[in-house]
Amino acid sequence: MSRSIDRSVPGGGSRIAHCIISGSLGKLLGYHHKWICRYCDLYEVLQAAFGEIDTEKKGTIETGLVPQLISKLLGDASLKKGSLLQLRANTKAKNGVVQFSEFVTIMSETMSQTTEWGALKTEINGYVGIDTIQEQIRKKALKRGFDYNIMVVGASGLGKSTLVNTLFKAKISRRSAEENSEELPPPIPKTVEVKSISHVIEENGVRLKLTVTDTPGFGDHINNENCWIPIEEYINEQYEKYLSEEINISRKKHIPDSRVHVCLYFIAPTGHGLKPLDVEFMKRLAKVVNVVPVISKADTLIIEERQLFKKRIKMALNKNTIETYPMKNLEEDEEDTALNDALRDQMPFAVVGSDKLHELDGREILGRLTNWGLIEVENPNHCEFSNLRDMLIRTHLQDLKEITDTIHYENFRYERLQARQNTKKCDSTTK
Ligand SMILES: Nc1nc2c(ncn2[C@@H]2O[C@H](COP(=O)(O)OP(=O)(O)OP(=O)(O)O)[C@@H](O)[C@H]2O)c(=O)[nH]1
Ligand SMILES: [Mg+2]
Repeated sequence: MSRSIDRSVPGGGSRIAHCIISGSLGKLLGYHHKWICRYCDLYEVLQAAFGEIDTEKKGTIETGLVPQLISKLLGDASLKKGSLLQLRANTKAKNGVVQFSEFVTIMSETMSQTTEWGALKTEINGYVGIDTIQEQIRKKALKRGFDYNIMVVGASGLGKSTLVNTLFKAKISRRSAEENSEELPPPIPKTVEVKSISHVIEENGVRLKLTVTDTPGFGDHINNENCWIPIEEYINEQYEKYLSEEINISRKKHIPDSRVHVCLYFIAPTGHGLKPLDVEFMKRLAKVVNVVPVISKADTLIIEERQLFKKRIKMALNKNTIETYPMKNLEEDEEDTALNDALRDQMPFAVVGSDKLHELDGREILGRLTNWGLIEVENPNHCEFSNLRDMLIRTHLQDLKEITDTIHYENFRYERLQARQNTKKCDSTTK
């Protein structure tokens, strides 16, 4: 049901800048139904769009054209709900046609149930303050801080623990406790179990609770079968924890997020290609988490070897249909696609890790000192560590979190809840 407001003085009284009001604001104003203000631009936009189809000025359009018209206004995504729109139009139609007032009601109902706004925009006559939303969100988010969870996976001794320290310029991975020699810094011990360490790091007032999950390197054993199981289990346990909080009757205001947002998969710099174990591992991981493959210890490869190795890895990933991050079919617009295409071109990043600082021209530089010179970790001419860090922190952190939430966790949630429902059904039929 719709209600048109016919005010005798246009713009008089409490003129409302936006047009379609439903729910709380409608109720606040005493209108319990969705309504459209006649003096707003949106009304004119709808009229113009309607008029484009109603060329003979009959005041009606065929019911079958309604979904198409709505998708023109709200964007193509709304067409996916074409049958719903059609149903809505059919209930309002008389003799197979829809009048303009009915079309307005259909639009109003559609807009109240969609998050796709297309190009719809109503001009406002003065400053309202919508542009402060961004600042409000920023303040709230700053107070709460951000969670970010990274996992490193790969064969033994590939520099996983070292790279974690390099990424955050901090001693995030544990160092051996027993060694305390003054001259030699204690080495990073061999990782023997899946272990998460959380740190709060702060930069310019922005706090990040970073959790790094270090995993034991595999490949040391003669039989490496099923070595992915503890890692898969860890990832699923985090989803399970989140789900049980989410479906709790009295749930927390902010659910602690320990879900793995990105998994760095370390490839040994052999130059040959992916090993069968790498293929099997990544195949499984890519189904449950964002996987970013990296070529470790890239200082052991010359430039030509590096390029050829990358090519081989990409071919193997393609051949085995392993979809690593960023996934092509999840991009939202052309800007995303262009940015990610450039990334995909450079990936897998060939990285060098070190948490040791060296002095060079009066500056302190992270690097690996060899007999023939210093390999600078953050120098793009030496390795692609900075590209990896830019992606993980400066450009794609939020996207990695969103994909974890909307794709990987959602899949897990769907399967779990579906399985629970099926067991309930089975139980009730056997009773
Ligand atoms: N040449 C070279 N050596 C590296 C690099 N990164 C780490 N290393 C060295 O490789 C050795 C193993 O490093 P870790 O970081 O402990 O490797 P890991 O993958 O965590 O090892 P596990 O915990 O046993 O699986 C150390 O001696 C590091 O100094 C690198 O980029 N290049
Ligand atoms: Mg380690």
